[in-house]
Amino acid sequence: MIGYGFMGAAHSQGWRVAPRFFDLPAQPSMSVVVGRNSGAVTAAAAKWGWEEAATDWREVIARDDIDIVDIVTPGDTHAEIAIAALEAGKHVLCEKPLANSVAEAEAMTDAAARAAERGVRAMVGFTYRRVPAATLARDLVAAGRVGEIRQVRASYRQDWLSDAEGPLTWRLQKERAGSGALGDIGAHAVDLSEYITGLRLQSVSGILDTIVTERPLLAEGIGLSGTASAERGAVTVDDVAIFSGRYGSANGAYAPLGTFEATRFATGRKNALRIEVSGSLGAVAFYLERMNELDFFDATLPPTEQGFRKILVTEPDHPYVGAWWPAGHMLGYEHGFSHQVVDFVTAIAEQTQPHPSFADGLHVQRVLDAVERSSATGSSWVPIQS
Ligand code: SOE
Repeated sequence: MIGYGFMGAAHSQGWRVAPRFFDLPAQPSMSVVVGRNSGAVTAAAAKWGWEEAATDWREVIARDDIDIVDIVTPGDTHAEIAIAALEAGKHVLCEKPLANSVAEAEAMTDAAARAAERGVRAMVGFTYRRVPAATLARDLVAAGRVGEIRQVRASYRQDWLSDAEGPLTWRLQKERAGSGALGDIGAHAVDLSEYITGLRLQSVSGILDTIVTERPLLAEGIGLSGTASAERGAVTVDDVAIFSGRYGSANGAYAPLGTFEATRFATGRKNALRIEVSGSLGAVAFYLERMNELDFFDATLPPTEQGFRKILVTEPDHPYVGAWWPAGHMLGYEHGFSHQVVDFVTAIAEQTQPHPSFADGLHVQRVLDAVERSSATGSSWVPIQS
């Protein structure tokens, strides 16, 4: 695993726990974690259960005893590491968004296509696809339970930037993160809406805005808990992204519109990813802050019996749930990372293409890029290259 920040902790948990709860077709071992700061990465290895720590990722991906490379660094290094790892014949799991630009994502997708010819797999870490309630939403839509899709509402709202004196972390720097709320959390809303509906956005129109344009630089540390210095720097990414999109239609059906909001200034909203799909026969609504539930409306029932009902997604027959606790016991944020490991390792062992592929990640990158261009040109509709 290359990187050892917040996502490093989450992925380590996934690698460590998945083989203990699921019967995997191959057993991953947690060999090496890589980071630039030798002391810090050695401490991370000990804390999270990696056998070794190293400071040079190039040396590590050249090793014959490494089969999988998991990339959890900021976006500015994804392309270089992923392409090198795929060329070295390693299966690659890469955190979202796939890259910082469409050009990088295209190069990564080309490398993944070449590697696939040799049986080498690549996957992007849009982990929320693997929250059981989100997977169930997709299964219900795919089974026709909401009928023809008419409208999609997608939002991802957090508030961790509302303090205007919060430090200028890497997520606020375009050269490190690519974009702001748009790529960090809007990318999840785009991917999850497409996963649940089975549709792809064809065009978008949107606007980006930066609410706090200057913040204290970080004196020490890398994240929000780092200490602020007296010097200030410019925020070079969006704080808020608001956009609409038109999905392609399935089998000549109506091509629905979707509305999107991504913000880290929604005071009081902590990790509020919500996807609601309205159809001719019903509706589903997934809400990450209530991740063990799925709201389902069945419009085929007599009007006197209709109403959104809450499905508690904690039964052994629900996706992924049977491997965990007895019926009725809840799962949390970290379980999605185990499910990601299960699906990735299974695809490698069974020689199938895991989802989301790098091509799926490239598509999301093109959506993000189209929103940025729409905003820059005054919110015109921008088509998304397929
Ligand atoms: C911060 O906004 C963040 O950690 C994102 O980077 C993640 O992708 C999201 O899952 C939770 O919020």
